[in-house]
Order: sequence, then structure tokens, then C-alpha cells
Amino acid sequence: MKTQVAIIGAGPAGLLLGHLLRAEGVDCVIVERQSPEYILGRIRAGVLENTTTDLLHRLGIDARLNAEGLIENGFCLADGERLIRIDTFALTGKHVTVYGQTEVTRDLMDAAPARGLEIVYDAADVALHDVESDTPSLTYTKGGTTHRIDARFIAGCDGFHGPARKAVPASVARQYERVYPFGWLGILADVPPCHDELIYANHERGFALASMRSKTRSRYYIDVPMTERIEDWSDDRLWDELALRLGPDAAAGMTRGVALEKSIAPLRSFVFEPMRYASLFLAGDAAHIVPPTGAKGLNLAASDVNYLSDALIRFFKHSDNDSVATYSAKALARVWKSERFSWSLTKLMHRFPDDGPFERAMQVAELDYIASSRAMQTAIAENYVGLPL
Ligand code: RFL
Ligand code: PHB
Repeated sequence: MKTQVAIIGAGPAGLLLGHLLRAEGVDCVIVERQSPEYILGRIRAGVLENTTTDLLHRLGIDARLNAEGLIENGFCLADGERLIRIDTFALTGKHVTVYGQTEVTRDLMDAAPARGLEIVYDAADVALHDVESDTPSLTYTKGGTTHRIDARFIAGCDGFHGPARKAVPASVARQYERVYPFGWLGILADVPPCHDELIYANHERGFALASMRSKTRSRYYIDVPMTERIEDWSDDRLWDELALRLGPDAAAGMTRGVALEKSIAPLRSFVFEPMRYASLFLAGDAAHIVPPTGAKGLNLAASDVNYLSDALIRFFKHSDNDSVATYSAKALARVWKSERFSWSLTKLMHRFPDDGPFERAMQVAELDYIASSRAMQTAIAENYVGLPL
């Protein structure tokens, strides 16, 4: 098979890129290792910036988003007894939308056939070839047969563990990484949220987050050492811990329910440079990871793809090489700002095992400053709603 852009991965980055290219008549095909059912079983992000929802509106894949997305005009930072509200709308004129990554993915997958976006699921052994040339290709196996796709470009939208990043030679690659000494234990349940806005809590017992997917479905997290086993966390134990960490007011509003999903995710900051090598582009988690504090992971994938689709459309429709050449620098400038925000909110809201009284005093001082300063609140709010593209 021959195409213009071969995309690896049908996560949010790959699906959005595929739709944006098809909308402008650029040929592409997505090759995905998993089945559709597996992809739709993954529970991940829940908060979308305007930059992300704008892409869905532009594509016209927004009927369910418009009907079911919850507009959030603010969120809260809790520190023991105190609740600091960041009024993002008053401070920036912008809001975020609560609409799960699973739903975004479902909408993009459902819209694909009618828009001529081909997705090959269950593709095993995906391998990249000749990425340093103008004639790269992909091979994969399916149903016992090896298939080959020749393309002008390959887009690696294959997440943190995919093969694309590994095709960039070590001699040109730079990697930056921080692994945090805890993970997030998450629970999803069909119960109303405890509060109408998200609450990030830094309690002496540890971090907690009260989030939601809808008015009837809640998502909560606590931080735990990565040595914890999910089997040791019964639903009751987790609800008890959440109630303590979120504080009495949130606990009073909390409805307990059976876990639909419960899992522990590691926390990591990671950046890979450059995001383009010859005919290969990287986008989303393939190139960078943020800790989930601040909900930037999915939104960064969407902003990468916004730049990348623009560059590829200019290349194919207007014979313009410049945007292709500047993609990596442009995307990385925004990536690093999101890395900084996610890292700083993680540091502010978690109790690190090696922290002593000084580090704790710094957290208290920073939260005091945030509580009393509109300038500090504005800085947090503009990062939370998403920095301009
Ligand atoms: P994805 O979503 O990981 O999609 C990559 C796709 O590539 C496929 N793939 C391959 N396909 C073919 N051949 C191979 N060899 C392949 N290897 C992998 C995978 O099957 C997959 O379908 O990356 P993408 O598109 O860049 O999107 C990024 C977001 O998914 C990610 O940033 C966020 O979900 C991160 N994240 C969260 N972000 C938030 O903003 N808020 C959250 O609450 C939040 N929770 C999470 C998360 C990520 C998690 N992970 C990675 C396990 C919770 C978890 C558990
Ligand atoms: C979620 O709802 O899953 C969520 C919300 C905000 C975050 C991380 C995760 O910062």
C-alpha cells in the first residue's frame, strides 16, 4: 500500500492527526497494535483545554462533546482545612471541559469510516524502515501475513512504549527524565461528584484528587508508593482514605460506589528531542510524558497534532517545507512549558518521601501566596486552561 502519511497509533494523537489530514485531502492510514475494544477500555484523562475542544469543533466531531461535556469555570486546591478556589474563567476568560479521553477516542474512531480514515487494528510487529530517506515505510503483520506501507512521512503517535522514538538515532537524540517516587491509584464509579469543581488536595496523609466524568460518574485518585498492590485496596479502604485526604467538606458530599475501574499509574516527566528526524515525526506521549497533576498529557498530544497537521498540510498542498522544518522547535516550546507546570503542581501538592520540614514550609508558603495573590492565581489559571498555541 502507498500513502502520504503513515501514522502509528490510534490514541488521541494518531486519531486527531488522521482526521485533520483527511479533512484537507491528505492521504493517510493509521496502524494500531490493539483492538478497538481494548482501546476503548483504557481509562485515562478527563479534562480538555479549549485548544483540544477547538480541534474537535473544527472537525465537526463534537455532537456528544457539545451535549455531554461539562464546562468547568474553576478548580480548587485544598490544604488541610483550607480550600483555595482558582476562578479560571474570571482570571483568564477561559474554561476547561470535562469529557473523558475514552469518549474523545470513541467519537474519533466512530467518525473514521465515513470520513475515509483507514485504521488497521490488531497490527502486530510494526517496524519502521528508511526513516532517514524520503521514501520511508512501515511493515506489520496481521492474520499471519506481513504488510508494507510506503509513505512520504511517518508520524509516531504510538505512546511512550511504541517503536517510533527508538527509530531516531542515539547520536541526534536528547532525553530528559524524572520518575516520581509514587503513583496515582485511581477509582472510577457511577456516583455523583462530591463537588461541582475538581479538588486537588495536599493532606498530611498524601495527595488526593476529586474529579469526574459527568454529573453521575466520578473519578478519584490518591498517591501511593509504587510498591502498593491494587489487591490490597478494597473499594472501602480507598473511599475511607479519600475522605480523610479530601477533608470533611468534600467527604460530606462524597457518595461511595462500586469501582468500575481501579488501577495504579506511575508518574513521570519525560521529554525527547528532537520531535522530528528526517521523514519521521513524533507526537504526544511518544515524545513526552507529564505527571497527571494539571491534566496536560492528552492536551499536549492535541497541541502537537495541531502543529503537525498544519505542517503536513502545507507540505502537501502548498509545497511548503518550512513548517515541516520548524515543527519540532515549535512543539517543544509548548511542551516544556507544560512540563514545567505539571512538575511544579506535582511538587506543590504531593508529600515526597525525602521531604523534610523545610520543603513542607515551602509548600505552605506557596499555598499562602497563591491564596492571597491574584497574580499567582492568574499564572496557575492560564496554565490550567492551556497556554496559547
Ligand atoms: P496513547 O494514548 O498512549 O496512544 C498511543 C497508541 O499507540 C498504540 N501503540 C502501537 N501501535 C502500533 N504498534 C505499536 N508497536 C504500538 N505501540 C503502541 C497504543 O496501543 C495506543 O493506542 O498516546 P497519545 O495518543 O499520545 O495520547 C496521549 C494520552 O493518552 C496521554 O497523554 C494521557 O492519557 C496521559 N494520562 C493522563 N493525561 C491527562 O491529561 N489526565 C489524566 O488523568 C491522565 N491519566 C494518563 C492517565 C495516562 C495513563 N497511561 C499512559 C497508562 C492515566 C494513565 C493510566
Ligand atoms: C481525571 O479526571 O482523570 C483527571 C483530572 C485532572 C487531572 C488528572 C486526571 O489533573
